[in-house]
Amino acid sequence: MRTQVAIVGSGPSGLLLSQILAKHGVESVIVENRSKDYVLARIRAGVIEHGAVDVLTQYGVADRLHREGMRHDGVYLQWPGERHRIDFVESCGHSVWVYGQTEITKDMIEIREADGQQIFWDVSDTAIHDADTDHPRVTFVDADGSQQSIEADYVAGCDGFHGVSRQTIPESVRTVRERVYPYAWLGILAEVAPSTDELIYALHPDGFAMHSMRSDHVSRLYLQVHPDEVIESWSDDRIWTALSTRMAIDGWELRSGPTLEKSITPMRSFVSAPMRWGRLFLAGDASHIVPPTGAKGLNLAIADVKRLGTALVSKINDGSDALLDRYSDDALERVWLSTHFSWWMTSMLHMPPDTDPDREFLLQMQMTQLKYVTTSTAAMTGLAENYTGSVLPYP
Ligand code: FAS
Ligand code: PHB
Repeated sequence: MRTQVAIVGSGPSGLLLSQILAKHGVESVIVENRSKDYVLARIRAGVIEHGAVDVLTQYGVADRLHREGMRHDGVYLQWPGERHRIDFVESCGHSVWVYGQTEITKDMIEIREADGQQIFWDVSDTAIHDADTDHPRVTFVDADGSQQSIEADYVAGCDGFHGVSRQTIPESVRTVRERVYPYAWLGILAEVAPSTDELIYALHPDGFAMHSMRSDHVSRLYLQVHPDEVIESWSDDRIWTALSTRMAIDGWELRSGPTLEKSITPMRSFVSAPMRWGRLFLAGDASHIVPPTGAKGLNLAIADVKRLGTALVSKINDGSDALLDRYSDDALERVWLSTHFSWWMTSMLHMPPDTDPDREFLLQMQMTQLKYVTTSTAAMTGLAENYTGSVLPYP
């Protein structure tokens, strides 16, 4: 078969790219190696920057977000005995929205399928060929076991960290910069009303804890665990006790409830450059991973795809190479800013491992940083403009 853009991956990046292209009359085909049910059941990000909301709104996939999403004008930072609010609107004039990535993906799948988008679910053996020529191809085995081939003008690698797209770029061309953190996040989704109106990020001697939410009756919470922890070691009681201890503050109580899902996610900063090789373009987690402390992963993916979609439309519809030629460098500017902020938030709020010889020094630096960022207007503004995605204009 033939199409204008072959998209590998049907997560937020691939789905939004197909929507952007379709809105400009550009045809695409998506191949996805998981089932639709598996993709729909994924529980991941929860905070959406105002710029990302604007992109989703512009391309007609934010109706339910506007109905059910929660606008948050600030966030709480906490350490034992003190909880301080950072006011985003007062500091930088912008807010964020809390609306699960799971819901965004569900909304986009419904809209794309209603629009007649061809999505091959449950494929295997995906491979990208001749990306450095004028006739790239994507081959795969479809759900029925038949070998398929897509001839395309361009290929978008939207297949996440474990996908094949990044590996298609020769190692001699790729530069990878990475940090693997000495801790992980244990996350739960719980059927219980949030115990807070805005997110709480807490540093505690037992480790980091965070209170987020999905609705007025579903909460999303995280706690720092050792990277080798297994979820089987964490009963609901043990999780709720740890969360309550780490976020304890006078006059406040954490409500607990039945968990709907729990999992452990490793934490890394990872950037692979360039984000282009010939007619193959990477977007989202296929090119970069951030620790979720800065709530940047999904937002970076949306920014990449807005930029890539605009550039592909400009080339395909108007014959202009300019935006495609700039894609990787321009996208990486936002990637590095978000990578820095995510590393900074993570380093400030997580307990260094007991084995770290600099542990006491690092902890003092973290406490100093927390006190500074909750008292200095300039420091609060820096956190607010990074957290809301307001430092750089959206593409
Ligand atoms: P995705 O990984 O979402 O999607 C890639 C798609 O490609 C997947 O559907 C995959 O099945 C498919 N694929 C992979 N290999 C393929 C192949 N060979 N052929 C075809 N298809 C293939 N971000 C936040 O902001 N906050 C969070 O709290 C947060 N929590 C996270 C928790 C976990 C466990 C993970 C893994 C990520 C989390 N993230 C979080 C980051 C996450 O939200 C990503 O940034 C976001 O999913 C990026 O979207 P995509 O680039 O579409 O990649
Ligand atoms: C979430 O709601 O899942 C969430 C929110 C903020 C983060 C990470 C995750 O920094």
